Amino acid sequence: MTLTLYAHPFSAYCQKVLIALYENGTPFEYRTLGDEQADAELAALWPIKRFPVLVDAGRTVMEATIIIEHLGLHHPGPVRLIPDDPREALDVRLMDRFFDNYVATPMQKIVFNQIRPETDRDPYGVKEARAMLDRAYGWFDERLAGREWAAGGAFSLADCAAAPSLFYADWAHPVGEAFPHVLDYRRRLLARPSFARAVDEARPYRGFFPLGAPDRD
Ligand SMILES: N[C@@H](CCC(=O)N[C@@H](CS)C(=O)NCC(=O)O)C(=O)O
Repeated sequence: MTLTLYAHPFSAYCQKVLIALYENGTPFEYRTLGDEQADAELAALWPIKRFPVLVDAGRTVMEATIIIEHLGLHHPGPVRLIPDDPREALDVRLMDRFFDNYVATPMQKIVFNQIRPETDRDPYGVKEARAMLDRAYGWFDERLAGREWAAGGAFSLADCAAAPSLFYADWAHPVGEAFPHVLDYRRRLLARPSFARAVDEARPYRGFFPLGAPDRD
């Protein structure tokens, strides 16, 4: 086995990569973070200390999107997460950026604010993050009409990004009935076996959710 993934099951960006691995049944060694030795290895590989990080035959690959691109190039499977057609691939990459920048980032802002000491909290930043999520839900709801997956007909990198970011964003700032296409899409993602597996593996850690996990997926 050449692939080692440094990850934690409860992390949204790790789930993004796990979905890609599970979609193609790609074998890998799971180095679960939170363990002192695994954390030290991660810090040595990537001083930025963000995860996931993949090591492929001695080569370190950082950033969830780049890891998924790397898997598609070096370990392709039956499910092509980035279309061969470069124009279609552009739309997939746009939606991937959309979920990282405008869903996952404001979601993390709200969640991480809660972990800070009360005196260091940033209510204005949280207000801005909630407003961004409302704008993102609204734009995506319109774009989704008539689409099964985020970038159109086929499950892709964009859906790997969407699944965990929307999952936790809905916990931090509920999507609500005003955005029915987004709610339906979130349900479709939860029914996808690769994401259902990632969600199941993360269940034991729900107590970690700083805002308090709701009693639902
Ligand atoms: N841009 C990175 C973001 C990764 C990221 O934010 N990971 C979170 C876990 S979901 C993390 O490393 N958190 C640790 C920290 O913030 O110290 C990517 O796309 O992989």
